[in-house]
Amino acid sequence: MIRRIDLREATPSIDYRTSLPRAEFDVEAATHVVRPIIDDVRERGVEAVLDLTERFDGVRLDDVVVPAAILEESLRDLAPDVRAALEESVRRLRTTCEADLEPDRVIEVAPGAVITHRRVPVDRVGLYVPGGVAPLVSTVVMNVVPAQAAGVRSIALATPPQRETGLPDRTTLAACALLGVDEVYVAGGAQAVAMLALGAGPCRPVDMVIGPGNLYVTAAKRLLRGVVGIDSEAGPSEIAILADETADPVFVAADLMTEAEHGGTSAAVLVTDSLELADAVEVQLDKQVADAPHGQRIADALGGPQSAIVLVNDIDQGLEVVNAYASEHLEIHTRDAAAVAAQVRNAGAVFIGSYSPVAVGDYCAGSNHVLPTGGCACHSSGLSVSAFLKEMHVVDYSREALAQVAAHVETLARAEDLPTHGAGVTVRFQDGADA
Ligand code: HSO
Repeated sequence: MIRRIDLREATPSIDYRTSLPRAEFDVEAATHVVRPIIDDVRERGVEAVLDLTERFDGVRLDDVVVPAAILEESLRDLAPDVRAALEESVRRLRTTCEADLEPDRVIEVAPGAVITHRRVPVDRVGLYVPGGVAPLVSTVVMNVVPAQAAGVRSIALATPPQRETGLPDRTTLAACALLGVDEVYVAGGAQAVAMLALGAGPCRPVDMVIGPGNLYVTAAKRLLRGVVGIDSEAGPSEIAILADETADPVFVAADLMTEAEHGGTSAAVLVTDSLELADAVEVQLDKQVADAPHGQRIADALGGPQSAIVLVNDIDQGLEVVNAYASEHLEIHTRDAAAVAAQVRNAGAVFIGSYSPVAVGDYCAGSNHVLPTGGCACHSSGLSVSAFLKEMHVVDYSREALAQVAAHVETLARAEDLPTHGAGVTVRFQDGADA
């Protein structure tokens, strides 16, 4: 079901990034499909959104707004165990987000010359929550909580309709109500991203669009980046596990399957120096996939070219492989797992030992599940409050402090042949200028 890649004989000069392929996710190709959709929303506004909803979601709506009464009703009808789980998820994530908030930094670079790094929240954020294979209610929590903690004043959320009701998934709506998000639109796909970014009908344009989605949603975010800020481009889910012979094959198989459950393009990669573990995990995968309710899509993901059991000589080589792969999620099931985890440089999130499974990170760990995919963990971070904070530099110099540096400013202005820049300082110290 899952292929093997044997790197035990690899030459030292090998580039491990090319030994582990990723699933096809051609965002650039999708931009050709998405560009006319964005243009349509730009030109015809909400009418275009309603027409595109009919075309892609199969329902004709009169309005894109989800009424407040529906949001309240969805929360009232929410099963108590789901509500309790969502509340705990919110509580834990809020705790880490609030701990992340830092006061402004005030730096005196010379006497009377003060620079303040002020962190200012983005004013208005648009969150896209997909319907797709599964209603990602936890995605509401993972995006809204850090935005609120950062101080974002206005959050608009868009999520697609269900064909039968013309309304979004009820649990998603309940999560919105629970978090106090009251501006919710029923719209999906690229047209929803365009509506948030450009504004349409009742939806005012946002400053930043966040949230996961399929290829077309991602292509829309790529095309609209610059008009708005975006969080990241979310690709198919990934898990890598670095394990030695001390790992429990039952747990390892279960965790490979966790992310594979998102669909056939998800990646599940086990990197191990133990042939016995590799064999035992394969046996477990056969057994557990057969029992899994979504066994087919899990099997598709495990059988795809993006998933593999990778054999290495030792954990040091394994670390080189996982650092090159830069997985969205990385679990460490080895002796001294914390020490091994400390050597990880590239991963969206790292899960240490047998009792930190990726599943707790997806829902309730207190960490964020919006993480860089497709190898982007080598340069990007998961979502956190800082994604919603702009750092504004505030310059506050006294007359004396400016006098001290005036000659340098004038010299550099002359060196660039921008004398008027220099004059902006000189004018303040000429005879007759206010002292
Ligand atoms: N694993 C997904 C997030 C998620 N999992 C939502 C379950 N629900 C991407 O990291």
